[in-house]
Amino acid sequence: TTGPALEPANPLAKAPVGRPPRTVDGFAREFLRELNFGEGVALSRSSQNDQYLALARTIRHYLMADWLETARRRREHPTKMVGYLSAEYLLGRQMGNALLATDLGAIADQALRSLGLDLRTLRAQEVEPGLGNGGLGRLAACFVDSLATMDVPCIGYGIRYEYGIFRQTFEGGRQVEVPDSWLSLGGPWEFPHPDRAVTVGFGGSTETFVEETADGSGHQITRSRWVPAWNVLGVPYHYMVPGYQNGVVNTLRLWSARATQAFDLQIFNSGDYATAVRAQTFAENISKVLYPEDSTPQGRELRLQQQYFFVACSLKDFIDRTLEKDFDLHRLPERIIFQLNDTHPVIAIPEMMRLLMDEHGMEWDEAWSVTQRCFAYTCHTLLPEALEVWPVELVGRLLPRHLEIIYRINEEFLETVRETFPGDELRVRRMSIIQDHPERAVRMANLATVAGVKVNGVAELHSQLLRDKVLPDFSELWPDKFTNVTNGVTPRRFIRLANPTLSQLITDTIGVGWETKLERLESLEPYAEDEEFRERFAAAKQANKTRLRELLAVRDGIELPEHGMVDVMVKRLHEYKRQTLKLLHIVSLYEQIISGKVAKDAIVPRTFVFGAKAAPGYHMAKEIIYLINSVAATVNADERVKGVLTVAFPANYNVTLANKLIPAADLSEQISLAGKEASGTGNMKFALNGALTIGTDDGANVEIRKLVGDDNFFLFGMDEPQVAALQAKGYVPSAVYESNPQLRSAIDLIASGHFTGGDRGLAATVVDDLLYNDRFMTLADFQSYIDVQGEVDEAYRDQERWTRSAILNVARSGFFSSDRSMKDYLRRIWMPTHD
Ligand code: Z16
Repeated sequence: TTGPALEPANPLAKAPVGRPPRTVDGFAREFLRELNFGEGVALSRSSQNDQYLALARTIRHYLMADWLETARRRREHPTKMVGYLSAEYLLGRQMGNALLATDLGAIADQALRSLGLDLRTLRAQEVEPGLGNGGLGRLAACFVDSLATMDVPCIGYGIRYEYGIFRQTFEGGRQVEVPDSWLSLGGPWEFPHPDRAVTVGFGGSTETFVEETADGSGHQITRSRWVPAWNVLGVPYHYMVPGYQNGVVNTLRLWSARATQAFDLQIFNSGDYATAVRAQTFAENISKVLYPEDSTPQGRELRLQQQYFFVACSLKDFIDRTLEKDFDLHRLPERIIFQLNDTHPVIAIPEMMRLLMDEHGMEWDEAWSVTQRCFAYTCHTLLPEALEVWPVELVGRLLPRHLEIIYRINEEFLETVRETFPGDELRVRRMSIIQDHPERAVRMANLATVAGVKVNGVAELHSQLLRDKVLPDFSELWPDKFTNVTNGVTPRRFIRLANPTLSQLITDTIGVGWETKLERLESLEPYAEDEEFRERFAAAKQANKTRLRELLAVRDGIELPEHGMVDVMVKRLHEYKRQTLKLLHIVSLYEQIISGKVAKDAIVPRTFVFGAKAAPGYHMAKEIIYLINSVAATVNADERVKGVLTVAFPANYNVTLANKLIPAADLSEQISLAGKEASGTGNMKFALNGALTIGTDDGANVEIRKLVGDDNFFLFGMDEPQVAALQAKGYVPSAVYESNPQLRSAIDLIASGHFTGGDRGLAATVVDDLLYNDRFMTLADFQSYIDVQGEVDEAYRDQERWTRSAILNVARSGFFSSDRSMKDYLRRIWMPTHD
């Protein structure tokens, strides 16, 4: 039950208590109250962590009335909501964003100062919630930020991993993973609600029974029901998702797994205490740790458990708790659209069918009609190995009822295919939700495509390739189901918070309010010709470089030179992203200088910055990390290139580091093989912060280039049709190596052991792969990349020209606000009949 049991006499009971005062004194008082009564310590005895926790709770107070009010408003005027289903949310630090959303930065700063404390120091205490791997998780975080800012009703559903993405350290240049115990010093941004836990079943079997139909006709139907073998509790943890200074606070609901009462009873009854306790740990393992694979999921049983766990909790939560009592579930699509963030939550589709039929008495056709209108699917990849398939054996063992439902969905679907394409059994096999080879397995992307209202890709090119290459049979059958929504990033976090100096310059120039209307950046365009503006713009960039130098000196003990181009490649380590191409460029420059082929002063001084985590089981990626570190150590120690080439690879690239790194960049490296990067979102953040891009014709690079113009973008490499043609003709990387002396010198230097302490073996894995496999055609694009890097140097020598281009990148990238992405989702997918 909710609410007071008796009729309250006190009028205060009618509404949430008021807001704390927005004054320096009021804030200081609120902070001390939290420190004393919340943390239970006096200011004089408090640790920095006590102070951080008290400060977080203080800021929370200022959002609380808005949160309760937003929830009340949504309850009283229920409209269609977005249920964003995502296994990952890469939120980044919360404090800065909460201060920005409430506009309390200046007040908090002064209040703390008055107490002898420093806001920046306390902010640095926060361990970011790294509940995601990379692009997909960060995108989810940007989307919920935009929806709150646009006052769109949304619940973000996900998993409260106890350990997020691992912390990366380097030992002898090799990646070593350390568990990310982000909660160990307290989680001041979350609100646990153990009393609102829901129960989720696993395993067991199904049984059939006969029942009379509800229409009183006396007809009998056979139904099935699931008898799970074991249950797990899902405890919701709520996080505030504040809109930007608009009084709206949405909710992120993350589920944490607990053992049920039944487990506790077993402890008493079994006598085998240790086994029973182990069973409890077993249940709680479900939300223990984020799987650290980006783009190439490992088909582990626990991962399927995680997926089912969080979607089952979420659907139940929405139907039983969020919808008003006795809402007619036939009208469910009027009230919710669940957006499936990749295939990870796709098991929600049979779960919805099961709920509607087995728990709410609907018959198949009704349930299917409702389900088909409640889901939409976003695909984020083009790599075949990234499309999840779950072995039939595993699904049947863990979720037997769901497997039955999937089979029936497939049967009816394949009947449609056979009607539309009679006699085309090859097509039937390609489109089947169940694959036969190499093992019988459920193709989650096919299931999502069959069930969803819409299927979208994440950039124009990606959506086109999705239609033409990944799901061509489906787009032939249902052309209107396919659409595109190009990704975006939140300008609140990635411009305002990350780049205060540029933000101030923008506000001084075009006025306030651009943070929520990012297309207004276009009015900066004429200022590209304004010398004074260019000077301030360049000064802002320089200040951000200085800030980065200072940070890396303290954080990583890395010494960066004061001047020169800052050339940045930050993203997960993956062969298709081609960090090795960047490495070949660096090695080639180095080789040309030390061999005397090129004079040291003939090239523009550059600092190359890498940031990349490798999935712990991805051997090649880890070898590449080792090689980057080896090259960095050798190059940085070589007097012959001092001041000209510097390589920095700070460990543990994350959202917090991104916020300092991206604003300092001159050049953004987006060099994936064309047709492999679905979108990229880092590319957008760099352009918005005034970096120029060197990039292939891939993902959202295509749209960036179209908007900023060819003069302000460095394009190189094959396009996707050329890649396909080379693939078809037969690609021989060693032939490229043989025929290109510059490439040969670079690779030979690596292979000689020059960077690996004379040990040729230590570089062999990477070198051999480049020469004899090179799946992502690094060598084929080498010469083009080197040539265009030459043009980059030339452009950078003319600083006025460079700054003009950088300004135009900012002015023309407003399209990449995630607010725009959300408008596109609303119009194309969530509320298509709205206007
Ligand atoms: C992921 O981060 C992405 C795709 C995927 O299948 C799985 C994960 Cl964990 C990335 C894409 O690689 C990237 O191109 C895209 O920008 C991002 O998702 C957001 O759409």
